[in-house]
Amino acid sequence: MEQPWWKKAVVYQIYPKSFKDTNGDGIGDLEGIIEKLDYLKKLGIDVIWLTPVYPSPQRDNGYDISDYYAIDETYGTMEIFEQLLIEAHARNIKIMMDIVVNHTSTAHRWFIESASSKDNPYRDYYIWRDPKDGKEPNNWVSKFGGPAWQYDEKTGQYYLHLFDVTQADLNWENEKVREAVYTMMKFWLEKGVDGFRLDVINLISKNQDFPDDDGSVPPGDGRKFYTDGPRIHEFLHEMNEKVFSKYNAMTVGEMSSTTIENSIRYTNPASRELDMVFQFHHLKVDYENGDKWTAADFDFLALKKILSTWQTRMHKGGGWNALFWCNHDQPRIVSRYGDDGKYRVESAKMLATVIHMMQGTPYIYQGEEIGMTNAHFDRIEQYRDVESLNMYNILQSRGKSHAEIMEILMRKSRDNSRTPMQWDSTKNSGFTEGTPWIAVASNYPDINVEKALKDPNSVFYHYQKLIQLRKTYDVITDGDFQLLLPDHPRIFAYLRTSEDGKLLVVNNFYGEPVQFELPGTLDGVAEILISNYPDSPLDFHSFTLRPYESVVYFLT
Ligand code: TEU
Ligand code: CA
Repeated sequence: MEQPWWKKAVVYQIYPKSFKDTNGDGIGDLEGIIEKLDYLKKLGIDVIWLTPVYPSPQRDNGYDISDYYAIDETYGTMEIFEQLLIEAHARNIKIMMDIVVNHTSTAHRWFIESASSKDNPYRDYYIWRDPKDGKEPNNWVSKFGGPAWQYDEKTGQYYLHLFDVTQADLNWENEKVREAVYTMMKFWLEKGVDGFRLDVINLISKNQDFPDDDGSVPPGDGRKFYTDGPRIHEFLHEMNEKVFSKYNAMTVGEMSSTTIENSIRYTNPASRELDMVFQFHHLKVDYENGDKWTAADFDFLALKKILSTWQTRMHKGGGWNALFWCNHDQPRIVSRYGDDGKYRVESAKMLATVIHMMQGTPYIYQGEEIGMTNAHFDRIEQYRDVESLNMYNILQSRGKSHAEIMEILMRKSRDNSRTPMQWDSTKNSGFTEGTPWIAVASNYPDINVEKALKDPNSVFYHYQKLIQLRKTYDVITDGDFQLLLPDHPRIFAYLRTSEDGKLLVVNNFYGEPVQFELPGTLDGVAEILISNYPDSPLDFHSFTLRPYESVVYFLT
């Protein structure tokens, strides 16, 4: 059977707000994306995932949508969006829209109607419940802190919001809601978009008893009653049947706290639900007891175990992974699991290789391809994210000092990845001629696209090569996965095997030299496909890896 095209594709995520501003208002826009398409073509990506550009009060940077059928005027117009589609397609680049249908903004017309009275026809579009003993209907906690319910004086009931108080959860039990969503998705597909990234899509089906969380399973915030919820597979299958299958759309589901079993089912073609999933377990190895808001170091052995388990089990179960280190919700990977100082270039390349040689569809988040780092903000006034600002207050009320909180935010804030794209060394990194909506990271004179393009050894060309390798070597797409040296505290090594040959991928995850000894035997003629040092040894059986050294051998 012919493989779906997206199995060899690489996706590039654009956060428009921080990508490129063309009219000097300090906010990136669609014209800015059009301007940079040739740059993306040079990198070699196949698809752009555009985070939300719909009209929105921007409480959560567009994940609070107030109109699904238009473009926010800050970003442009529908005509410019259509122009972007034409220009991207002319370069053989596809466009995926970000679809947020777990919730809408409370400024959405549906919610305004819904909140207006208990017998409004839209009342049942959202999740309204009576108070319990004069308080919230249950003890679920919002992902951004505080209770997940908001009381409405006018109608005397609470509405559910798993995220910000201005992001009200839609009621997916209501068939009218589902039909309205499918109609909206078809509108964008008719316009010519090529697929969707579906925001927190595994949270849409809630346990209709809305039970209290007894805290027996951490973090005890209620998620066990709506994560991969009771009717989730039914809803996704319906969505596929009514929408995706009719347009051959590419789909990736953002799956919050999901399991492998569910992810296999979401993505195995036989279930006809989604093409691939984002899971986040490998990005929680620097949490402490499930708590993101700590300054803990990452657990390397756990990281290897999680990634290899997802590789082997999704492969065996016929599912498909989306591969990624970075997105607009995650700190920059080079600052997180690498070294953003002395070995920034080596470690950024090593991390890229680790992910790109795995099975799945890789996603690159803007700036990752030049090794952009965390923001290193040291004043609370520099932060913009609603989650960071809420957490500042919550952590303070838990007794943490200002200095401790700033240290945690410096590591964990989502704003670390939301600073403007670093294009060149002119003022504001070439992002805007006005005042950027969020400060540019101060290292932009050293780390920027212009410099990267001039340096043949830059992180950029490493990503470019990884993308080309995926197109050339079938083993990257098809091979099975075997983790080597699972208990080695410094080396991440694995073997990919298919009929076409074997890939041996050896990485030093740390800044000191370490001895690699190949376990067992491996025969064949070796060729080095990519490395982050100019002179890695051809003999892979036993050698010393230098700081963050990363080598990929192809054996036939
Ligand atoms: O994120 C879902 C989500 O739960 C997280 O990644 C979240 O940001 C993190 O757990 C907080 O610690 C998606 C979007 O990617 C994110 O930007 C939105 O804020 C969120 O949904 C709500 O739409
Ligand atoms: Ca602008």
